[in-house]
Amino acid sequence: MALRKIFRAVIMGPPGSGKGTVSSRIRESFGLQHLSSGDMLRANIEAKSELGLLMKSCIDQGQLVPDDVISRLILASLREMDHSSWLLDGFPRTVSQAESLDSEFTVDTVVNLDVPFQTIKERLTSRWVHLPSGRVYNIDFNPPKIPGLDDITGEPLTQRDDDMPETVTRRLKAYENQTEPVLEYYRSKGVLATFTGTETNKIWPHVHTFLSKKMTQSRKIRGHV
Ligand code: G5P
Ligand code: MG
Repeated sequence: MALRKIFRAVIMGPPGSGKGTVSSRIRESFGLQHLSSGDMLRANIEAKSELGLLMKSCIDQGQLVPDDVISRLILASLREMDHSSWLLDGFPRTVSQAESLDSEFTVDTVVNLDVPFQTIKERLTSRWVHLPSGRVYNIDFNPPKIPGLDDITGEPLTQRDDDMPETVTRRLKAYENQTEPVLEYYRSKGVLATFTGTETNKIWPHVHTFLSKKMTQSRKIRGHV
């Protein structure tokens, strides 16, 4: 579906719930630009930028990076994407970040992936990523065509330093304490849509139907049917 009006969405869910996987499908189906806070931070680490080096220890320990740092980074990117439809993945992750976003942009909808923690732990230990693009693979679920290599570029895949089991446990704790309140924040604004399940392929058709309707409504409300 080609977008004719600006549509702005956020995808939320615990670490490993499939935000990156579902975001790729949303980008392909609806043409939204995908902005992942984790991918941006990892690109900074890879480039050995001052910010990346400062943030690396937070990320490796499974802690959130400071609100002001990530909000500045994301809002600057969103300002550059003026007049685009976008999908934010991994931001906002605290109520303070959600308030910063709200102060400049209106979010049309928030897709929340509700996946049990036990399912997540199993997935992350078999995840492989292509760092430059953020493409995500999984040995069981969506393996690369050639083991260890990215399907598109043929470049080597790596495992994330924060996918070690004890770090995953800390990331899930951070999610419960700091990110779950953001769900309530968006629920109270009437924009939260929750999709529960253990398999992305079963969740995805519901997300697709929901977003198709939402975008049609959004065009009607703005008088562009
Ligand atoms: P990130 O990078 O935002 P997380 O922890 O929120 O990291 P993550 O780990 O990237 O989320 P995801 O995107 O939700 O997970 O999930 P995914 O990559 O699509 O899927 C996980 C795995 O499961 C993949 O291997 C995929 O192929 C597989 N999979 C998907 N569906 C299925 C299925 O149905 N079945 C099976 N078997 N497998 C499946 O953030 C990283 C760190 O950056 C910092 C924090 O330190 C954070 O911990 N950070 C921030 N700090 C503060 N504020 C922010 N806003 C921050 N953003 C990032
Ligand atoms: Mg991700």
